[in-house]
Amino acid sequence: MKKKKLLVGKMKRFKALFITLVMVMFSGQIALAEAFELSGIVSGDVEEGVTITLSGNADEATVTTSGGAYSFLVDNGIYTVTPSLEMYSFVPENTEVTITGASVPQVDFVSVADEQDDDIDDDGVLNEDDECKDTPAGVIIDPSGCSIEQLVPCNGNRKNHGQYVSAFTQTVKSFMKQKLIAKDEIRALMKKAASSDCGKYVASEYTVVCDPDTPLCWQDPQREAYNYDDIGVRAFEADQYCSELILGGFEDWRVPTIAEIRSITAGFPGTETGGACPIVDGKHNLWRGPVFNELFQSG
Ligand SMILES: [Ca+2]
Ligand SMILES: [Ca+2]
Repeated sequence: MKKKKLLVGKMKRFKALFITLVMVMFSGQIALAEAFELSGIVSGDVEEGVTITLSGNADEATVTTSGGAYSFLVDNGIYTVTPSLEMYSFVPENTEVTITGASVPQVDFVSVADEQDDDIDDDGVLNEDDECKDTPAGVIIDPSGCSIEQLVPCNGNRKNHGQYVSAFTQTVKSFMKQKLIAKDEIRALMKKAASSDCGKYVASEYTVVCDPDTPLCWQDPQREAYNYDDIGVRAFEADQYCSELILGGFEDWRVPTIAEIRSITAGFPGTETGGACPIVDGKHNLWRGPVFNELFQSG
């Protein structure tokens, strides 16, 4: 019995020693992972609510308190501290901090409110009321802060030049009614609009194919897909399209004759000269039906 008690007593002492060893090892690990405080204050036009972003050895973010204070617990390493808040700038913009075994306080910043521009295009109409915020200098505007050119842009996806001139005219009239422009200015404005290329087909999606057998060039591809169920483009529409088309450096586009169109379809029995299609120049009203109706030619 005595021997057994002695053994238990030894085991208890061994256990206590083991726990002590583990505690020493554990406390050693805690010492290695000790964190330091990186802190500062934001003063100036705004103090509270500034986002402080930490990058570098760790990525974190916090927000300043009512006195502008902020802090991070960090390990040794190199960090960049950056304050940010919409409509404010900060001096300095950011600060690099190196932590080497000690806390670093007073990483401070001064906030400066950005100047507000209430009328960014300087046309006299405040941003909140201005429907065209990039009006160029010196042009006449309406109460919505828009010029005629802004209301009827040249590249405004009009169907044709006529539509552009029509929309331009309506807007000019509206400006005149509001006494924004004088009557004698209208003539010059309309002349400029009418002689412009606005609304014309400056067709970037088309290329030009030139026929080696004739001195003629053709638009490629057709303006719209040919469709037997559709009446297609009517004669006056085709003529208007051609008169407004600017493509491949040519402006003299016109609707081709039947003979001309056959020259480019050579090799197709249905449409080549002497082929199945009986239509010839001058004998049929070509534009009543959907025949050859969408090829346009410059010669
Ligand atoms: Ca404005
Ligand atoms: Ca404007």
